[in-house]
Amino acid sequence: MKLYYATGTCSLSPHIVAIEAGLALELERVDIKAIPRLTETGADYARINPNLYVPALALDDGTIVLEGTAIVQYLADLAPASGLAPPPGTLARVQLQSWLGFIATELHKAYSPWLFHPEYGAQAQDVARSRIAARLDYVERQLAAGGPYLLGERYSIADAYLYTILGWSAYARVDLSAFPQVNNLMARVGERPAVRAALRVEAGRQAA
Ligand SMILES: N[C@@H](CCC(=O)N[C@@H](CS)C(=O)NCC(=O)O)C(=O)O
Repeated sequence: MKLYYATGTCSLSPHIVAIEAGLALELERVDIKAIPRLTETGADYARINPNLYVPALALDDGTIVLEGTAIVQYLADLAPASGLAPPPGTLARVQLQSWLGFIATELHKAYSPWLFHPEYGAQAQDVARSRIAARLDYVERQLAAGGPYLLGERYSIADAYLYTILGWSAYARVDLSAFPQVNNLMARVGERPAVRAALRVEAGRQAA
């Protein structure tokens, strides 16, 4: 399997999950700032994901899986013993999918693209930050009621995704200081060997 990724982006989430699950994964970096969008081997990324964004997962038979929330579930299901996702068909799995949808639509797409493009203007950025703060308040209350992870005692792919998105906060000038449970989750996830390994590998490849 090969993950098309870009350093510092949401593709960190499936990278973490693949390492957590003990899966062999090839990496291919995509230059998401360039047009045409080329990969590090010179391939035209538009042929892999016509939407041009990362992540994309290429299976060994050539099938391409798109969308981060689908990719992380696919990876977790390849290694059910890892416990990274409750089994399909269970209510616990639906709760996980609820979190994945929330992170994708309420957080990920509030940070990106709005807080990464100053040209959108201060007003758009203020709206994005205040929406993010309201959503984080919800996450904080959920964690206080039944943390330390989004699914309770059990770490899951939703935590890896949340960690990835909230990791942009300093750069995006989103203040997390009012959310101690969220900070606790960030610290716990950030200490995981798989998370450190994914960050180290991506930084090393970036520098190379
Ligand atoms: N819906 C997509 C969104 C992915 C996404 O926003 N990727 C960003 C990086 S975090 C990207 O590649 N942006 C470059 C672009 O849109 O051209 C998913 O969740 O997989």
